[in-house]
Formats: sequence, structure tokens, C-alpha cells
Amino acid sequence: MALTIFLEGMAEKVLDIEEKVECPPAKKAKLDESSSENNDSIHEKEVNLSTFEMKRILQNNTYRKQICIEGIFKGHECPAVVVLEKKNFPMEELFLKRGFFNESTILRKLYTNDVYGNYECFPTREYNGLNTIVIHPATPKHIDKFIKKELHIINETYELYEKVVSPYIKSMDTFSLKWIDNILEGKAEQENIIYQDKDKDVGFVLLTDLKWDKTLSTLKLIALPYQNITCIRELNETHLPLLKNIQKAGTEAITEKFGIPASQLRLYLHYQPSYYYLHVHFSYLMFDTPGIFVEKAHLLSSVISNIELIPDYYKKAVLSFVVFKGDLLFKKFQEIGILEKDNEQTETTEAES
Ligand code: G7M
Repeated sequence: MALTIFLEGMAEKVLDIEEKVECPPAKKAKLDESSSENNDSIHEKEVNLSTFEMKRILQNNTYRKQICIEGIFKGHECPAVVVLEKKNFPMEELFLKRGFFNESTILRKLYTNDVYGNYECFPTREYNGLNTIVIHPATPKHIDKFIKKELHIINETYELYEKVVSPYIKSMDTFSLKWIDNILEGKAEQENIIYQDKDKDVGFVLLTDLKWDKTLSTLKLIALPYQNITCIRELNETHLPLLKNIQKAGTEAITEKFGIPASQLRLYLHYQPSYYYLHVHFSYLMFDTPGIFVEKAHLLSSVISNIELIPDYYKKAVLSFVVFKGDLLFKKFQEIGILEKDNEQTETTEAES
């Protein structure tokens, strides 16, 4: 599954990049003349990774077991990005036998202690493959997309929400929420709806998430209320009937349709979300879907309980979340001194004043 997500992300990354390649001037002129006929592309011949001269590691993701490297292929002037990712294990006994529990498998002992033995295993060649993506010629935008961005945590009080995040949300283009209007108005994705309750106060639409690959083991749905609520910060006791309805009716609908019991579902909200129209995520508990980390996910059961205990809980609580260095929200927190300005910016500001 990690692979599916990786490839999806990769496709998004590759697809939304439409920039000219940053090559040396002579090569650039050649490319500009005929961008479709790219003479420098290494994909036309067999790619030999031993000719890849590494320039820098853009990202080494130990969670995904993935490395992204920028470099140059010998004899080619334009930069390239190579992404290597370890594969998932097969589920079928036959393939596990062929690849790992095989006479050709090598097991090297590292050390033992009591009942524990630590070994290094070398599976058979066919099962030792890596998913590999080579982007060439790579644009600066491609390269930038693969650079791991620095993360910073914000411990947001309600005052900070009002001062920074709320104006930031209001300044956003509402066009980004058009897909939600379309679903609620019956103009799109009606075939993806699992459950619908049209009550304007407690009603919602439960439908498949865009990212779900339709495999039960990675089940991923979202509930969109008819009530327009910006985000978790706006929730109070008046929303309890809605939240409880989503929790109960949404879960029951999933159990009925997919046979997954309530005890195996994870119901949560994001803060900060990508879309500022309150929605609840439903995912299969045994699927470690991205976005379930403590700095982003809020269990629906906890949200309900918090409001039951303190009706204006979300106007009082400190909510923590991460921002990516360079993103707009990051800059907004920099502007008011919550996040440090980097040296370059400090120098410019000082020189200007
Ligand atoms: O991070 P946030 O909590 O805002 O998550 C938004 C969710 O909405 C993600 O899981 C997306 O995959 C999902 N999503 C985004 N879009 C644009 C669509 C869409 O057009 N249709 C559906 N069904 N889900 C979407």
C-alpha cells in the first residue's frame, strides 16, 4: 500500500510540473527549439545507474524506505532525479516461499542473545527489486518537490488562531472548496456516496475518498456535513448532534456496506486540514494511512468528549500542528515572531529598515 500512495504522490508530483528544464545554455536552446523532441533524454536508451553522478540527497525517508537523489548521468548535461524505494512484501505464501524462504536465500548471522537472533537476509534476486523512478531531464521544480522541507511545530492558542490562522483561511480562494459544493449539491461523485442524510443541521454525505484505491484493507472515506463549519476551532456544543450523527450513522453504514465493525474504524479530523470545510475521515484501523500523526489527527470520539466536558473547549485549548518551512502559514507565523526569521530574511529586513 505504501507503494500505491508513493506512486500516487509521485504521479501528482510529476504531473503538476510544467516547467522548462534548467540545462546549460547551449543545451537549453536546443530543448527550447523542440521541447517534445528531447535529444538529451536518457530514457531512449537503457539507463545505467552506474553512470549516475550524485550531486545531493534530496530526501532520505526512513519511514517509506525511500531515497531521492539529484545528480547527472555521465554524458548528459541536464540534471536528473533518481528515486529508489524498497518494495512491500507479497501476501501470497507462494511468493514468500520463492523470494524469502528459498534455498537461494542467504541468511547472515549478526548476533544472538537469549532467544533472539539478529540476522541479515538476502532474498532471491527477483524479490530483491526496488521501485525506481528516474526523472530526466529534471526541472528545478521537480528537484524542489523532492527536497525534504523543514518542519516546525506551532502551539496555537485561540488568540493565535484569530490573529493568524483565521485571516489566513479567509484569504484563501474559495474555489478550492468547489469539489465539496459539487458533492453536496449532487453535481459530482454521486456514485461514490455510501450514505447520505440530507438534514441541514445534522445531515452529511459519506463517500469514498479520492485517495482510496478501493481495496478493503486500505478503506478511506470522508464525511461532509451540510452545515458549513470552517474547522475544528469553530466547533462547540451546538455541533454535538451533528458530530454524533456522523459517528453513529457513518459507522453503521460502513459496517453494513463493507462488513468492517466500528471497533476497526478510525474516525478523525485534521488540524490543519488541506480544505477548510469541516470533514471527518473514516479509515480502516489496520491501515497506517498518512495524516494520522498526533500533530495532525484528532479522533472524533475525543473531539465529542472534549466538547461535552467543556462546551467551548476549542476556543480554549492549545492545538498543536506542524508547518512546513517556506509555506504561507509558516511565513505568517514568522511575520509575528512566533517562528524565527531565517538569516537571509533578517538581513533583508534590517537593511530595509
Ligand atoms: O487534509 P484534509 O483533512 O483536508 O483531507 C482532505 C481529504 O479530501 C483528503 O483525504 C483528499 O483525498 C480528499 N479529497 C480531496 N479532493 C479534492 C477530493 C475530491 O474531489 N473528492 C473526494 N471524494 N475526496 C477528495
